[in-house]
Amino acid sequence: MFGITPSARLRPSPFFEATRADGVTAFSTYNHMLMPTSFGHPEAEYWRLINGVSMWDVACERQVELRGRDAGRLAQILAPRDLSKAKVGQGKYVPLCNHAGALINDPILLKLADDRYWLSIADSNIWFWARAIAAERKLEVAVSEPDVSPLAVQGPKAEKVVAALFGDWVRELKYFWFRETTLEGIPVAVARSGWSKQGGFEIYLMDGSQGARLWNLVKDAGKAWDIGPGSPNFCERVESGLLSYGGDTDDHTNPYEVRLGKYVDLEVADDVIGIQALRRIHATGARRHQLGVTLEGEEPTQFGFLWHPIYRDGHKVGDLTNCAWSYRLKRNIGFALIDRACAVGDTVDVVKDGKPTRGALCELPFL
Ligand code: THG
Repeated sequence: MFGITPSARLRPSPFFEATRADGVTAFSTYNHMLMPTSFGHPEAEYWRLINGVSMWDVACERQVELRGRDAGRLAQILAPRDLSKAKVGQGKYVPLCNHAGALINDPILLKLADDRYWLSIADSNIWFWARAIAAERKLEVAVSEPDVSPLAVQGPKAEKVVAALFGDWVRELKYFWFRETTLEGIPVAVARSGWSKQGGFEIYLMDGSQGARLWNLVKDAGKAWDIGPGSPNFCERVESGLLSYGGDTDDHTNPYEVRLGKYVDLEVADDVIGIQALRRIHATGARRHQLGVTLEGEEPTQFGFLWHPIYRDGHKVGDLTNCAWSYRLKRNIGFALIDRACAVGDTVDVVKDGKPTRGALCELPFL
């Protein structure tokens, strides 16, 4: 469709050349990087994730490292989730909020040591945010972006591939837990995690010069299970109800509106950013909530990039924040960020280009 002008602002992924060699056909931008989004066969890439194993360049999930005496304290000030019981080797999904309680990122926090953490971030600049907060709170902590790049291995056969590479110990890893190790001399951390509900692992490469080597080692080990290149899969994540920060949120979306309330602990200390606002929102109830919408129609419809307004009984009640053709449900499905007066079972109209499409609200996830 169009090209990409090279610039040092678009930071290269260590896996970039390997994905080019394997036929990448589309990218999105994420944290000032290019993230592969297609290898030209969207439906085959989907079924490989559902039935087999797929490997993804998600180096754009950058790490923000907190290091020093106050690293744990800074992590807790940034995250309105109780981190006091987090163990070394454990990861946790943590909403980050601003002072008004609005979601500003939804990283996975990895505890590498008592004085060393990574925030594995979604698409917003938490490096600036963490540095500013550390300075303002006069904390003894260095905030940096280390040379760390995740490679995801996802799908029901991912465990076989990752065990073939690293050994049977990976089978015992609990969700979001990780271990630092090496693969033929390449330093990595192996975690059970990833942005799909099909199971899998992420291999955090800790030496950017070894991207092509790591990619090819995973590819070779996966041959026995017909591994292939893929990417965070739009259809699967909509079916599975996984949130895309920035895609499904706006600048005043709070965690309660997007099903992340279970990751907020209201009893954390008063100096945690956003907690006072979150307590108020929790007491009065959020204005909106997130439900699924199943649209009428037997054919895939392109809803494009933008949110689309949702109407009930002639009044605007919210927005459709994404929409995918579900290969398993054979329907167009999406997420509604919608007035809390709307409920499962309600009939709504989604308006695109002035034309309404009938839909029904349902629980998330779809599958
Ligand atoms: N991997 C890594 N970093 C990331 C992502 C990732 N950073 C950005 C983005 N993805 C963070 N967002 C999410 C969102 C949801 C999940 C993981 C990362 C997730 N959620 C499960 C769920 O919602 O059911 C489980 C959460 C839980 O039970 O704690 O997996 O993919 N490295």
